[in-house]
Amino acid sequence: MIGTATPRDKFLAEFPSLVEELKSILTNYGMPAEAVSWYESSLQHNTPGGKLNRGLSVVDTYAILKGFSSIDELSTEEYKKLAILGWCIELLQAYFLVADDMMDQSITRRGQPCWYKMPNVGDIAINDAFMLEAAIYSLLKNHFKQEKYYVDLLELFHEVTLQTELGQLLDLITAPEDHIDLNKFSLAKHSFIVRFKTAYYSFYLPVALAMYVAGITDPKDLQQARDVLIPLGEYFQVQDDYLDNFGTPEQIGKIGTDIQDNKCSWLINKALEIVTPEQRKLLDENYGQKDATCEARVKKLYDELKLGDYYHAYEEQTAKDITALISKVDESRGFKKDVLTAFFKKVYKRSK
Ligand code: GPP
Ligand code: MG
Ligand code: MG
Ligand code: MG
Repeated sequence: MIGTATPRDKFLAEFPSLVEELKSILTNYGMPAEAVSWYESSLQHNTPGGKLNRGLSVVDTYAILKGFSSIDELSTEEYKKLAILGWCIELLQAYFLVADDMMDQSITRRGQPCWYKMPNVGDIAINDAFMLEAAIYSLLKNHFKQEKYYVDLLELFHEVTLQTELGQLLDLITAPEDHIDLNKFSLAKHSFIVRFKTAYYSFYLPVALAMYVAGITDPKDLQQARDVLIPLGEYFQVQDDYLDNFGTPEQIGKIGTDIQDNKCSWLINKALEIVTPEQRKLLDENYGQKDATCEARVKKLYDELKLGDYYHAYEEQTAKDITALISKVDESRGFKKDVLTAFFKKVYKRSK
C-alpha cells in the first residue's frame, strides 16, 4: 500500500472503474447521455459513503482464510476480485437502503438527504433501486463467469436477497401505520425479523463470498459461519435500534424514525417487558403516532425506564455468548475462528 492509504481508501479506489464499467453497459445499449449521467449520480449518491464494513469484510475474511497477516499480501488481481465482491454487497446494501428509506419515510442517510428526497428524484428512486441491484449481476458476469463457483455466487446473492426481503416484509406488516397494537410485538418476533432483514446480507454474505473464492466450501464450514454470524447480525441490528433513539443524527448520519413508524424495535420490546400499567397506557397512546409530541413522550419514558442500562447489559451478555460460540468452531477443514473474531471486533460497542 502506498503512503498512509487505509484499507478503506484502497477499497474506495476500486469504485470509479466499476462505475465506468457499469456506465458503459448503458452506453452500449445506446442510452442517451442524460440517462447515463442519472445512473452515475445514483451510483455515487447511494453506494460509497457508508462505513463499508460489509465490503471490506470480504477482503479481510479472504486474507484471514489464506493465512495472510495483512490484505497487502493479496496479489493485485486477487485484491481486485475480492474488492469487486465487496462492492457487490455495497450495491446490494444501496439497493436495500434506497427502498427502505422510502418505506420508512426517512429523511437523511449517511449525513445527506435520502435519495428519494433529492431534487427531481422522488419515485424514480424505485427504478434506481432496481438498477442498483442489477449492477451486482452485471459485475458478477463480467468478472466471475469463468469461475467454477460462479453459480454458487449467483445462488448466494439470490437467496440472501430473498431472506432480506422476507425480513423486510415482516418488519413492515408488524408495523402498520393505521393500527397500533403493541400486543403484536415480542422479543422473539424481533429476533426473527432482524435475523432475516439484516443478519444474512450484512454478516453471513461477506464471509460466505470470501469462503467461495478461497475454496473453503464444505457445507459444515458454511454452517459454522452461519451459526455465529446470524446471532452477531442480530446484535448489530439491536445496536441499530438502540442508536435510532439514543444516537445523535451527527453520530449515525440518519434521523431515527422507529417510534413514529410503529416499529417492532428492540427498545419498545424491552420497554413492554418492564412497564407499569400507567406507563403501558402512555405507550399505547403515543407509540406509532406521526406526531413529534407523542414521540417525545415515548423518548422521555425510555429515559425514565433506563433502557440504556438494559441495552448495555444485553451487550455484555451477547459479547460473552458470541465469544463462547466462536470458541467452539472446528478449524480442521480450513475455516478460521479469526474470521469471526475480526468481524465481532468491528461491531462490538459501535456508536455509529
Ligand atoms: C434495516 O432496517 C434493514 C434493511 C436496510 C433491509 C431493507 C430491506 C429491503 C428488502 C428494502 P432499518 O430500517 O432499521 O435500517 P435503517 O435504520 O438504516 O433505516
Ligand atoms: Mg429504515
Ligand atoms: Mg426499515
Ligand atoms: Mg434502524
